[in-house]
Amino acid sequence: MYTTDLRTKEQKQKDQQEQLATVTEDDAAFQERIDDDQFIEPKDYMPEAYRKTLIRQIAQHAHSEIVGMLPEGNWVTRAPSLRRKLILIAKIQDEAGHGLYLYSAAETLGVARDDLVQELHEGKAKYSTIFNYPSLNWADIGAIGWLVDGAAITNQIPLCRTSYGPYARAMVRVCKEESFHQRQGYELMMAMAKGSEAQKEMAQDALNRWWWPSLMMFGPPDAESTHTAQSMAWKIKRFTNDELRQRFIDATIPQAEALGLTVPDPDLKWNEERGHYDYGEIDWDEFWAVVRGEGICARDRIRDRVNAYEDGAWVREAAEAYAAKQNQKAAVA
Ligand code: FAQ
Repeated sequence: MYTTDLRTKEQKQKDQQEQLATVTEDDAAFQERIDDDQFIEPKDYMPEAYRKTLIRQIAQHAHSEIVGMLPEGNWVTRAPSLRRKLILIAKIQDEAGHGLYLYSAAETLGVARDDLVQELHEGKAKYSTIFNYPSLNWADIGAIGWLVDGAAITNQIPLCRTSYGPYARAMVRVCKEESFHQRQGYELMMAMAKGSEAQKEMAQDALNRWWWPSLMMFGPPDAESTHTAQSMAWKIKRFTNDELRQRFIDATIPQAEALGLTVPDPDLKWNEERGHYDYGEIDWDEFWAVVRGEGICARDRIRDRVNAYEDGAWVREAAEAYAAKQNQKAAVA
C-alpha cells in the first residue's frame, strides 16, 4: 500500500540525492526519453523514485478535486436562482469527474484507489490547502471559480505536457472544464461587483479572504520546495512554483481592476523593469500550518468525506451487483 511520506524535508532531499547517485543504464535511457520530450507510458521502464513522485502528486491532486467539491457543495441549496444552482451542480460534478480521471491515472502506476481513499479518510494524505478555508458568502462561489480555478488552470495547463502519458491526457480534459469554471466564477463576480452596494461589498470581502490562500496553492517558494528540482528534471513539472504564481498574479490583477475590486496587498505594484507585478510577502507560517492539517475546516472536510463514502456504500454495492450480473450474462451468451 502507498503510504504518506513522513520523512523530513532534509531527509527526503538526502535520500533523493543518494538514489540519483546510483544511475543504471535503464535510468540513463529513461532520462534520454524525457529529454527528448517523449511520454512515459504505464508499462515503460521508470525509476522507482519517478513512480513514487507521480503517485504522490497525482493522488494529492485527485484528493484535492474530491475535497474541493465540499466548499461549493455548501452553497447548492442556497444558490440565488435556478440558473446559478444548475451551473454550480454541474461544476461540482465536473470536479468529481476530475478526481476519477486522476485516481485512474494513479492506478496505472500500481496503487489501488481504495488505498489512496483510505489514506485521505485517515487524515494521512495531503490535498490542496485552499480547501481548508470556509465558503462564507455567496460571492465566495464566484471567488472560488475565478481565483481557485484560475490558479488551478495556471498550474495544470503545463501539466498537459507532463512526462507521464496518463496524467498528461487526463489534464487535457480537466483544463477544458476548469476553463469553463473560471469563466463562470468571473461572470458571477462581475454580477456581484456591478450589483448593489451590498453585493459589491460581498465580492470585495470574498476577494480579501481568497486572494492569499489562492497564491499559496502554487506551493512553497522555490527555495523551500522539496520536489521542484527533481520534478523539473523529469518534466513532471514544467515550471517552478514561483514562476506559476507570478504568471497567475500577472493575469489576475487586470481582471480584478476590470471588476473594480481591490486586491488586498498594499505592496502590489507593476514593475516595469521586470515586466511583472511585485507582490507582498505571503504568510508561509499560515501555509505550513494548513499543510500540517491545522486549517480552519480540516476536520470538517475529512469528516464530510468519510460520511459521504459511508453513505454511498449502497451505490457501490448496487454497481458491483449489476456488473456481476452483466458478466454472468456475457459468460452465458
Ligand atoms: N497544499 O516540493 P513542493 C483544484 C506540499 S486542484 C497542500 O513544492 P510539489 C481544482 C507538497 O505536497 C488543486 N500541500 O511539492 C478545483 C509537499 O509535501 P510532500 C490541486 C502542498 O509536489 C478547483 C510539500 O508541500 N492541484 O483546485 C501544497 O513539487 C475549484 C513541498 O512542496 C494540484 O494538485 C498545497 N497548496 O509541488 C477543485 C496540481 N503545495 O508530498 C474544486 C498538481 C505544496 O513532500 C474547486 N500538483 N504542498 O509531503 C502540483 O502541481 C504540485 O504538487 C504542487 C506542489 C505545485 C501543488
